[in-house]
Amino acid sequence: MNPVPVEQQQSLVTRLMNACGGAYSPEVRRKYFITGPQWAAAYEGQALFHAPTRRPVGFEQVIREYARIGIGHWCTHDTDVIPTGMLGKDGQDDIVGRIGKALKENGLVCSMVTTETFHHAVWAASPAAEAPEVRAYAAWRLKNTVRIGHELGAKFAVYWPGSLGYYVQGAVEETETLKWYAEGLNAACEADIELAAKLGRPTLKHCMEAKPFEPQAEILLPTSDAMLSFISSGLLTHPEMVGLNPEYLHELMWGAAPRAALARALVAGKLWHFDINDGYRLKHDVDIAVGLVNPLDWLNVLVLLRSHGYEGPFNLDYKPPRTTSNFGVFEVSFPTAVDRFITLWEMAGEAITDPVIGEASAALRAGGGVKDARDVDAVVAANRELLSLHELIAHRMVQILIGQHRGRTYSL
Ligand code: 3MF
Ligand code: MG
Ligand code: MG
Repeated sequence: MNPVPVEQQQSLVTRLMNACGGAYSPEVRRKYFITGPQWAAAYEGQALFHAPTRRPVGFEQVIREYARIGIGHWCTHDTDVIPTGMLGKDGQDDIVGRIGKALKENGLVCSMVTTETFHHAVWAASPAAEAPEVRAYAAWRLKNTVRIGHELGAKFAVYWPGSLGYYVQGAVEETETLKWYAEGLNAACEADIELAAKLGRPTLKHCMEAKPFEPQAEILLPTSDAMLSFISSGLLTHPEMVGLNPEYLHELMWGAAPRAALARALVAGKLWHFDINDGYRLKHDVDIAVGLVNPLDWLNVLVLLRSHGYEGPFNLDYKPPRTTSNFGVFEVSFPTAVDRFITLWEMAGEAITDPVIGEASAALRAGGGVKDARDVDAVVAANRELLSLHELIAHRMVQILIGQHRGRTYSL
């Protein structure tokens, strides 16, 4: 092939995207509760060892592009859109007004707001640092975000504690720090109750998000399970207002089965919001788009959520790769992530109604029919052949994933 001049590269990308096929229309995409973060689309490719590879994009462009793709909901950190120094000042109202206008013009809804408690130097010793003024500032920031949320009509507030942890042990007393962190959340919930009553709106759903590694060496609330125990620890004044925003990769990173972590949140009644992405076990937070690494695991996750009637947001919290251009972010990265999610979600529906899986699951639950459960040999013997169905069901899930259940085979 001859070299492709740069001015022909975008049309090549578009042509090959069309050749891929399998795209859903924006109308279909909008039927799903898929949310697009400001920070994901505006990510410029920078990281610890990386310089940016893309140009900045503002919220007006992100909202416009999400609308074009068919991503119906938008979410943001406070400082994604408002410079730190402007928070709480007149400039904030002006920006929030412009965001509201852009959302309305493009038919988008603000689903969630979140406070950045990890980037700015003020969080160096965490949002629950020893110095009372840092904690007072943190509480003020969380309350300000709640206000922005109500102004934009959001239903959710998310809390990733970021730097709540340390590099070296000894200086930080963990129980005290957790108590202080709870005080910040309590302030946010109390401000929310007051504001919601004043505005005649429901209170927000406050969702905690855990990450096991980064940006500290040791993290005080590293997993969704740790957060469940924190929510019911007695430190929160309104535990009923606080639930979880698990992130698929954050659970996978520490070695969990994300589906099992989600199941624990479900049985606790706390699975309210879900960050969707992909990546690898025991690695850093690579934030790859949903389904590009573990599509079979993702299919299984969605079977669990569909069969339990999960109706919360699916938040595209990933990072378009550094190799993807500004053009590619909206031409390739977001539409393909959304379409893989929809396909996996619909496949999960197929798995739930699949007659083979249905009969196999029912047979496993029926058991072998032993009357005397004290007779261990009889119990083992009665189930021996049934248990092969575990592997059969796993095979069937792969068949559904690759379309083999519809008769796709290869002849040699
Ligand atoms: C970090 C994250 C965060 C959170 C966000 C919402 C930048 O790994 O996942 O995204 O999702 O701060 O609170
Ligand atoms: Mg996240
Ligand atoms: Mg993440």
